[in-house]
Amino acid sequence: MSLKFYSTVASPPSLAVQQCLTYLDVPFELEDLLYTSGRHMSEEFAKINPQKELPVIDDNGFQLSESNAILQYLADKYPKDQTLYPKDVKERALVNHRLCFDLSTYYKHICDYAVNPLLFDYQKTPLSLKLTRIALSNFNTYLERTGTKYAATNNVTIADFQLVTSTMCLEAIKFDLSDYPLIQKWYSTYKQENPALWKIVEPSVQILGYLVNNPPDLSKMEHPIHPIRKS
Ligand SMILES: N[C@@H](CCC(=O)N[C@@H](CS)C(=O)NCC(=O)O)C(=O)O
Repeated sequence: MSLKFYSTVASPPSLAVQQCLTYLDVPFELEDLLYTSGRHMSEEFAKINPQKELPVIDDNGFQLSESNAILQYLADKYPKDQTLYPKDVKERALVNHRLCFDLSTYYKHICDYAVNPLLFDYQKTPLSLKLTRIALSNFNTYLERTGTKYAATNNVTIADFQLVTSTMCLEAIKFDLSDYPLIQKWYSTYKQENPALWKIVEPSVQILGYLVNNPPDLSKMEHPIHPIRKS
């Protein structure tokens, strides 16, 4: 039985996992839960993930959510090389640091600033912009400190999968990254050197970009957390 991958369109953490599965050549069966259908909020899906979030994998009965945990599991369970999730303690620590940074700070602030206002009744605020800029500045500094081609080492690691999909959200809303030259360089290097992986992410630039002027009609959705825009 192949691995089951529960995902949804243009979801950055889902795209990170899909890149990882592709990189590792792990066959998977995609279960695409259309976000607007609200299926991920059903009690049936809560049996798979009580947090009612995507992505989730089911690897022969082993169910796992939280995209960072999934990336770490896949890289350990289906290793393809020594570089994607290095065994060297310090290199691995840097990869883990970038994953934590993405979850707690980089994607968090980008999501609040760039993604949530596309979907829900939130405004972009001066504070969410400030926090996004601080996160960008931090990431630019990390790239400067390591002097590496990729986010943690000179090779693609699982951390790049997350940081690329987070940065993609800013590209979708045409955010100017010129104040962060090392991020610009890293992001364009990733696209150029990993076309098969970038191909997974690229359509979401258009999908999220389309939502800037065409907000989705979620008026029938009863969301437990987010305020729904009245259509
Ligand atoms: N920390 C989680 C975040 C997952 C997450 O927030 N996924 C979104 C889609 S991008 C979701 O399913 N949200 C549920 C909702 O909005 O109802 C991870 O990295 O997997």
